[in-house]
Amino acid sequence: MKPEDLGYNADLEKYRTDNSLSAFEAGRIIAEHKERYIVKTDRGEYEAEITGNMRFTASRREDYPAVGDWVAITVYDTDMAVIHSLFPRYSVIRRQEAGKAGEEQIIAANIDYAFLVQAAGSDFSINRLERYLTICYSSGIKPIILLTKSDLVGEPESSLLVESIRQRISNVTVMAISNVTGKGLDDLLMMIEKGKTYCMLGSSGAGKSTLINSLSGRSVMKTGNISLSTNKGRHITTHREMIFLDNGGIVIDNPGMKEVGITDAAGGLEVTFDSLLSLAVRCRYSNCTHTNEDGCAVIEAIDKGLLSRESYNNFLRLEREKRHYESTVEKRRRKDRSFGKMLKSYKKDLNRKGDT
Ligand SMILES: Nc1nc2c(ncn2[C@@H]2O[C@H](COP(=O)(O)OP(=O)(O)O)[C@@H](O)[C@H]2O)c(=O)[nH]1
Ligand SMILES: [Mg+2]
Ligand SMILES: [Zn+2]
Repeated sequence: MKPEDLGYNADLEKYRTDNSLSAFEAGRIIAEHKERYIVKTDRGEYEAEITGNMRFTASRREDYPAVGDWVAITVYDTDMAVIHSLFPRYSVIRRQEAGKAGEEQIIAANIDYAFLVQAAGSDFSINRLERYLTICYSSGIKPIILLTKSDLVGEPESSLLVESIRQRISNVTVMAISNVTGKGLDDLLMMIEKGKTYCMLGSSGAGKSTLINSLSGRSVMKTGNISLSTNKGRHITTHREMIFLDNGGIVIDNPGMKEVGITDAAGGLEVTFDSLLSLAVRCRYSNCTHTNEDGCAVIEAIDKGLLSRESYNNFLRLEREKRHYESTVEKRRRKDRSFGKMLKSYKKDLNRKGDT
């Protein structure tokens, strides 16, 4: 496999030479399990850990490798490697973990496209699609919506569901597919670009892993288990999370996520709800919150039936969630700062005592 087949590009190579990393090999993280990684290079696959120094300087989740990351490694033995550093990421998909205020999880790094996978039937929720869209737009990742299990509802229901998505969500490709009948799979394969990385996002049971098997023509997600023996004599098993398709596309699977909290720092909501917010310039008050103000153009459009009330309610919900997230992050920072100050003055006191 050539490095480009793994997604390697000129920017990464420039970074490697600019930062004197030529002594290292560049590899991509294709699986992760509790700080142990499988790294793939053009020469092979290696079981790897980060260096002690990297662990020592790491302070946040961001500082550790995630699936999709490019890393500088040195290989030892035949299939072991040490990870020295992370290459800069050109995109990161994050989510906020439920119940852990302000703590972010990295779903995957260096992603070009996300497949938003939703099954026809009880999994179907345009509100949740808007949530995933917000995550994509705030991460600089292009979304593609896939309605899976279309065989379960048949026609015309499947086309009607696609139509209902298109009515609320514009500028995004929406396709109905089925792993059972094969509907839409050829079109989907045609769309996938060589050397680009795609990440599956969606609820558990939506059909993501089955879809990867369908696209690859093999049951990679079921039989792809690899056993890792650790230095400590323990054995852990991890599965491949990154799959290389024959047509050159790179696909990352994802265990289903029960809750995907948004951590929108980069205006993903504004893009997702663009048609709603573009009306806001006509609101009477420039600081209109579009909730109860007189002369609110957004509320007027909803009352006239020009805008989906459901989409509007979803916007308010996500907007509240975003503000809540930001305030918990801010609170935590303040707490960290005051703790830092306390430590400092404590050390000062110690020094003073030492002086006398
Ligand atoms: N009827 C139907 N069932 C499907 C389809 N795709 C997947 N399934 C089934 O849905 C279940 C969950 O699929 P899986 O790929 O494991 O979902 P994941 O959790 O998103 O990875 C499995 O029992 C699959 O056989 C489909 O297109 N049609
Ligand atoms: Mg799965
Ligand atoms: Zn308004």
